[in-house]
Amino acid sequence: MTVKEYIMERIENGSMHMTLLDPDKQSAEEAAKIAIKCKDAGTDAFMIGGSTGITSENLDATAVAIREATGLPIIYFPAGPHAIPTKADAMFYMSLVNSKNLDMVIRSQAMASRYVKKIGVETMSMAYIVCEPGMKVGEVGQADLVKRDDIDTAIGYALGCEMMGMEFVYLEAGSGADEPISPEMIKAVKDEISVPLIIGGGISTPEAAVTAKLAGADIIVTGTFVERCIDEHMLRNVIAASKN
Ligand code: 1GP
Repeated sequence: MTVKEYIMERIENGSMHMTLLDPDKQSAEEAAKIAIKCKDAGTDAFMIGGSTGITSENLDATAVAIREATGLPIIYFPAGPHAIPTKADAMFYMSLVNSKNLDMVIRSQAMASRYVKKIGVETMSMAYIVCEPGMKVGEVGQADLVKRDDIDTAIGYALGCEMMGMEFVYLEAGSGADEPISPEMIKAVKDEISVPLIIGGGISTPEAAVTAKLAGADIIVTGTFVERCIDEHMLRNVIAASKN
C-alpha cells in the first residue's frame, strides 16, 4: 500500500492526525520517544521537517528512529532542495504557491526532481498556502500571506491548484501561530475542493482540533504542541479531537 492509499483509506469516512517533528529541535532518539507517545495517543502518521537547521542526515536519522519505534508512515515535509532524506516513506512534493520567491514555487522542485526520482521515494503533490500570521515559514518562504479573513483568495489558490493537478491542499497558519486557520476559511475551502485538505499551525487544544475537524479538515497537523506536551492525557485529547 502506498502512503497516499493509506491516507485516503484513513480519511474516507473522517479525519486523521499527523504529528510533525522537526529534526532541528530534538535528537533522533528524543524524536522516537515523542513518536511512541503520539502513536499510543492515536496519531496516524508522522511528518518530518522544519524551516531551518534541516540536513539530509538529521532527517534520515529521525526517519529511521521513528520507523523503528512506531512502524507508522513517515512523510518528508520539505524546506528546500538542500536536504532530502532517502529513508522517508513518502514526501510531499509541494509548492509554496503564494510565495513571492519563484524558488519556493517551482525552481527548487525543478532542481530536486531528478534526484527524487532516482531515490524512488513516493511523492504526493501538495499546494502549500501560507496564511496569516505565517510565522517562520511565512518569513523564510517569503509568503504573500493570505489574510486571516480573505476567504476568496484562499479558495482561489486551493481550487486553482486542484485544477492544476495538486493532490493535496495545505492551509498553514505557521508553526506556533496564536490562532489557527479560521473555521470559516476551512469550511469555505473544503466546500470548493475535492482533494484532501490539510490544516496546521497553532493547533494546541482539543477545542481547536475539533473546530478544524468539524469545519472540514481531512488531516490535522500538530507540531509545537506535541514537542512541548508533557501531559499525556492532553496529548490523547488533542489527537482524539483531530480524528473521527
Ligand atoms: C507547521 O502546521 C505545522 O508547519 C504545525 O504547526 O507547530 O503550530 O503545530 P504547529
